[in-house]
Amino acid sequence: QSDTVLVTLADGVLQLVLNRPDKLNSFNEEMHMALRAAFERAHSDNSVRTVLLTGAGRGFSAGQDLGDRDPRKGGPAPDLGHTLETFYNPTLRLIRSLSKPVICAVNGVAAGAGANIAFACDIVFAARSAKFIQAFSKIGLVPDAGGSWHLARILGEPRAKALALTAEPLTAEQAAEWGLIWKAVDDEKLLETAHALALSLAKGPTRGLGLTKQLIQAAATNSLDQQLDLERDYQREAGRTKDYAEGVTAFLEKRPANFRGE
Ligand code: T3D
Repeated sequence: QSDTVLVTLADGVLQLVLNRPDKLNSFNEEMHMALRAAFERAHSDNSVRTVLLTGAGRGFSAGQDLGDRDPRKGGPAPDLGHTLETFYNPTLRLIRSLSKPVICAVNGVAAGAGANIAFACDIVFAARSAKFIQAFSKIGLVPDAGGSWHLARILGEPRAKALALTAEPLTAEQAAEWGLIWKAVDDEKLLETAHALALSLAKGPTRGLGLTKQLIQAAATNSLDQQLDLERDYQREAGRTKDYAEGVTAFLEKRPANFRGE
């Protein structure tokens, strides 16, 4: 197992810590593969009921490791379409398709693909000192890791274009005000706040939560009619889970529910 991503599982929470602090947790191939493997595990391991993603050190992630893209080393220009298809896109798809909540605790600067991986998570907390930077335009690239999609969809064209074209840092507070993240929290409270929510969701009705995530994501491209049909289908599925039966029973018996993720 690679130490570029520290993985621990406790009480249903799979905690993933990006761990190349000397390089502000920028992505080399090893870290890509480790993060992808961790999300693959989150898909297949039933004991994982929530994922919590954060970074070691003073940054969350500075995106691609540019040391691995040094043109001065010679050789042909890299095929960045290939690196997106091989490394970033599969991880993005794994995060979005995971039928379990993914919480992100942005502990410091999140730049380039680092910012956009955070925006792909389901509930994002950021330390008040953290900044989000669409750094791509500074080096002649375009937003990736789903950033062009998330920014345009959440912010609309004027703000999305300005952020992407200027690479102006966005504060955590502003990101929260604009709806890009859930909350900005005091630096020293970040991890405990994110972890408390992760723990509480991990004790929740996992299948219902997963369906809820998928339902809300589907709304981005569905018509109201399609969405009503999907609500019907997912509610049917949720209504057949043991956790639903437990939730209703616990309510009627005036006691806390004991969900098992089934
Ligand atoms: O290539 C492909 O596959 C295509 C995909 C691309 C996806 C992308 O993410 S492209 C965008 C890549 N990222 C960037 O352009 C951001 C580069 N970093 C920065 O602009 C700044 O480091 C930050 C604004 C993020 C933070 O600034 P600051 O002043 O807080 O820290 P620093 O001093 O710049 O960085 C600290 C160390 O981390 C430093 O190393 P040193 O000098 O102490 O040995 C710095 O070189 C290193 N570092 C930071 N970002 C990267 C990095 N090393 C390699 N790659 C990085 N992206």
